[in-house]
Amino acid sequence: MFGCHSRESGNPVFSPPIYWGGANWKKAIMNKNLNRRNFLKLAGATAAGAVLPGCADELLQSAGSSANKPNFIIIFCDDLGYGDLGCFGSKKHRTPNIDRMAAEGMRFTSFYVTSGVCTPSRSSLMTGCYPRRVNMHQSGRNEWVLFPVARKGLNPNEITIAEVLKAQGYATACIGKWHLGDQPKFLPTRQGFDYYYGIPYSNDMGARQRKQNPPLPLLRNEKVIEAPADQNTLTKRYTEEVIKFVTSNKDKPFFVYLPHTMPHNPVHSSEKFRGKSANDGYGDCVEEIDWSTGRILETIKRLSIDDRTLVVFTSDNGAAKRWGGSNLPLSGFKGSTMEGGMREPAVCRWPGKIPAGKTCDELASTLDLLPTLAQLADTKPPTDRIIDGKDIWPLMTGKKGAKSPHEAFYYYRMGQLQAVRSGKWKIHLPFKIIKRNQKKAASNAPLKLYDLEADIAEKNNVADRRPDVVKRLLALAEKARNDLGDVARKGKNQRAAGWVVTPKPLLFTEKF
Ligand SMILES: [Ca+2]
Repeated sequence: MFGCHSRESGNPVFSPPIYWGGANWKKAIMNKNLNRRNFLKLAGATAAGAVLPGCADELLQSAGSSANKPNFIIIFCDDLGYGDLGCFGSKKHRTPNIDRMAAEGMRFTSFYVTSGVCTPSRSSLMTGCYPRRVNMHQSGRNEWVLFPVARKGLNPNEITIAEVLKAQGYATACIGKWHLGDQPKFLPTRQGFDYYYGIPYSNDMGARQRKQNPPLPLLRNEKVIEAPADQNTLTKRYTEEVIKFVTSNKDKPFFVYLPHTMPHNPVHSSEKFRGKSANDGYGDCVEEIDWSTGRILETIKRLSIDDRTLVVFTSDNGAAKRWGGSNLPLSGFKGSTMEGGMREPAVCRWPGKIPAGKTCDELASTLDLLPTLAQLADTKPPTDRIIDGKDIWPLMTGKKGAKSPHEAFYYYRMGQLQAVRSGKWKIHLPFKIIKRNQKKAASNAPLKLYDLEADIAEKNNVADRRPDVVKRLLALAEKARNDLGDVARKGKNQRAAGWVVTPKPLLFTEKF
């Protein structure tokens, strides 16, 4: 199933008339001083007689009191694998703080990201949509992520999770790696975040790796404050920034998005952690992230906002093949549509609301965070466009009998639909393997069907035994192709990415 307003469900998709202007409308909901009368005036001036988009109307109605709204912190690692935390079976890494967080909250064991790599995965967390929906499944040059000085970025007309919450009176911060566009109009500060501190893309995209790249920039809001960024202290400095932001916003609802730079290669950690783990630099990073998580949880306890703060910990994609991470017991690595590429360790904690020490194996996704957080903030996800995510609060709270709201989950690699999961079944679709940058097609991949409940490592192909399931999953795949597209086939319900004609590098230009 797709968003509840998909064509399949019989509701026509609301397309704002051109003269209405998505950007104006978006600007309008972001304007703190906007009242209903001004909003209607704007509507009248731009589109006489036009029906207000449901979303804007509802946002305005509910944007009143921000008191008693919960706080949200999303901790999003970069390339951390399914088997890299103690509470997910790691014997190598010491992660006592995250393990305690799991003991005090809920582990999700079938929690997915929508891509095996950074940019597309992040576009889904921000928008609640599959990457192909928002056209962020590959770069403007058919690469699997955005590279520095990219012409493409997440369309400013998309409504991010930060914008949904900001309209509800939230203070919002993005602290860490963004990777949804490095041009000013694509930065977090233009996508609903009051404050940004971090690097705009991956830590292996500096001048050291490729001489035409600018030195890896560290930004505060929209200014480069350091280049190349000192990566050894990034995790520590991100943590300090989060604590500062949380402390100064403790009396209002806040949303903190902490996309760590680590443990993405090249791995760096501060002196206190360097050389201390049993798994080289990779383990040092994981243990420093654990320390960071502990510091953040300690802070919300100290500020007495522990019982009104939801903290989510997960990763943007699986561990890469060669840098020391583990996706066990899953097969496959970062970049692939095997479980190891896209199923992530996930922990949710909110004392008093989320039961302690529980595990949920129902299928959920980063797609679901926007709708879930919107509901918790007394609002709704945008209703003027398709949103793929669903409210998973019944799963988070361990409601008896609660089931995954997804009939199907789609595994895309770049623009190609490669697998579909429905319930316990996962089908790997037959296709010609498309190599990176889609330049070459290699040998055929055969159709395979796995029962993930009995065979989490995707070892026993049971396609021959269950033709009924194969048929059902192939029909779901066709539904996705029609809606979202597949390789060169366009989907009916895709939206455009953002674009700039002449991108400029983010350079350090002045001393502070
Ligand atoms: Ca990543």
